[in-house]
Amino acid sequence: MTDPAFSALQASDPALAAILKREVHRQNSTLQMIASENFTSPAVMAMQGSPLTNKYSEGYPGKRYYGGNAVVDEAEELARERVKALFGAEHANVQPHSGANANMAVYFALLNPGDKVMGLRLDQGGHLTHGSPVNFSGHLYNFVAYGVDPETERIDYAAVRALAVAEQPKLIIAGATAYPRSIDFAEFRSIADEVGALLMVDAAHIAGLIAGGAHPSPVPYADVVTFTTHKTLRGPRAGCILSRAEHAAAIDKAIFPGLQGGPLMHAVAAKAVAFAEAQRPEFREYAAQIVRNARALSDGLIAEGFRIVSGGTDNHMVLVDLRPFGVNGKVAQNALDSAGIVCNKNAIPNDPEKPFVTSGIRLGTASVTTTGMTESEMAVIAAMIGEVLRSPEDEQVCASVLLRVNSLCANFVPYPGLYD
Ligand code: DSN
Repeated sequence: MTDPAFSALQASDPALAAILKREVHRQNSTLQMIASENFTSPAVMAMQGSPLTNKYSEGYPGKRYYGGNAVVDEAEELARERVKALFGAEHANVQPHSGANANMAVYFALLNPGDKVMGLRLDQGGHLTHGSPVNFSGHLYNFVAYGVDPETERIDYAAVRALAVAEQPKLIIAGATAYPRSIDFAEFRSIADEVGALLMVDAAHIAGLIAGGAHPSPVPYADVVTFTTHKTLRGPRAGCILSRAEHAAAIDKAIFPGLQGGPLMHAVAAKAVAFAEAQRPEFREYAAQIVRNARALSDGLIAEGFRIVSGGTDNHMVLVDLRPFGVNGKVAQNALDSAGIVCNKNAIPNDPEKPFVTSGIRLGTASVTTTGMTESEMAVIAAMIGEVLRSPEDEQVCASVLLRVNSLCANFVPYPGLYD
């Protein structure tokens, strides 16, 4: 049966309805391997696309600036209570529109402009909001970057400690967007304590793994934990902040009225739906399978002759050094795209190429695991990636792989029948 909301869209705006349909077909029929993406559930999408979008709710539950908020107050309360229970946190702010906003609010709450902060270098796996000179964070604060060890390509905690002792930062950030190994949060806490710094963990990529018990939790160690809800956590596109009780008032004030206006109540309520899904026992199995799939993908790619940054993975992500294949990240991303394997070019540590070219690709297993794929499919995918990247300019090879990708995906459809 056709969704009445989609029928209304088709009647009112056929051009956009056609785009929506084509995008769902793309997601259903090709491999989504961007490490920061996932397929959120129909329940989350029902809430995200609901009339809660109509409500203005500046403030917090029980303390709003406008009337008519009694009902949505219940949604925000549920979101806060569920996420606190999920991660064992003392305080939660569920209003950040995004991960970047969550990080910005933490800086506004805990720092003054010009304060010194330590974060992982962007070109070694960090994030724009961890002090990149082209981002507000690099403009407003005095960031000092740590990197990964050139040999092991893992965080060298002794080097981080030495840098912290020398630089005496006010805040240390742990967390990454392109780091395939577990992060030792206890070690970061010990470094922060030694220099009297606050510790913030940006857990955007690994939030779902933490919720599902497949990665150690930063919550017992960090003053503040930020994350996005749409990556491994499989919720709506949005952000969230957890903190110790002592920082609660400053963080809430930084989000509103400091940084954002009205919260997106449809997204806040959709976060509540996702947090409940992540509390279920099957989510633990899902998180564990994401990691097993990433290991299987890494093993398969090593067998194909690729070099894997740090030699493997502990999480949902594989960072591939393409240089043994004589192909750069930009060419690889385009070739794989035309073969239906969607991923992103990514800098590898000490990459000789420019950021828009790179020597690597980053692959993630959260989306394919949501569709039900397991280790045997990862081996097939690794072999197809090898086939494409041995002949990235050969359109026939890409077309042949695309057909096989389409038939593989036909057995693992994230949104069967949606908008048919
Ligand atoms: N764009 C996200 C990622 O791909 O990791 C980070 O913000």
